[in-house]
Amino acid sequence: MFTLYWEHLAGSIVVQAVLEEIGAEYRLHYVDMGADAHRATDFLRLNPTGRIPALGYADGRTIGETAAIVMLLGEMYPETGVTPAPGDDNRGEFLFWLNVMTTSGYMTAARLGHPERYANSSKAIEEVGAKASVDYDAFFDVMEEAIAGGPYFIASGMTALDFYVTMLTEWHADKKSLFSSRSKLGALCKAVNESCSYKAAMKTHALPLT
Ligand SMILES: N[C@@H](CCC(=O)N[C@@H](CS)C(=O)NCC(=O)O)C(=O)O
Repeated sequence: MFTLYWEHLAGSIVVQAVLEEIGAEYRLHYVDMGADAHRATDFLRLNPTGRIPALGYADGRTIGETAAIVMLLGEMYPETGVTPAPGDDNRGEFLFWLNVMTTSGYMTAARLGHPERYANSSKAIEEVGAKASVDYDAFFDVMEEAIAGGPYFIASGMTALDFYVTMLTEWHADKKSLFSSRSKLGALCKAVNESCSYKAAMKTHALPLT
């Protein structure tokens, strides 16, 4: 039994969708970031970076970082193909894009969502937000080029990359314009949104804060 330490949106959605996809047993533990629960001593003992998501194992260990969690889960349940296993032809491509998404993709979305964390004056905050918005669209241009289509990121089938890139689109204020010029991204996100695993994760994220 795993414990998913989660908060709304971001990597928590991806990890929950992967847990669903592999059919693992897990329980949800909400970390109320609004109340600074991620900075509390008991959470920092589990994940010293104070970042969400984190995944607790049955033996009491906890790991953080979405990319690390996803890779480990994929290796524990190789038959599901949610992460291409060592020796799989697609593994290099998968690792490359997982790292792109969880580093530059995530940070661009974070700058867009919270420009006040990257500047002080209101003018500078506005500029950071405006630049992030341009960078965010440019990031999806790169995604559009990289998606194999059919409709998933990697031609062989659905992987955690599909959950991650779909999650990154959740912050976009104008999905119609996002997808109108990026048809492969649109088809991928549609397929992911129709998957039972992503739907289950999004259901959790729609729950009212408790
Ligand atoms: N690279 C990490 C980033 C996780 C992350 O930064 N999560 C945010 C919430 S979406 C967080 O925990 N922020 C802590 C803070 O702002 O102090 C991952 O992919 O898991």
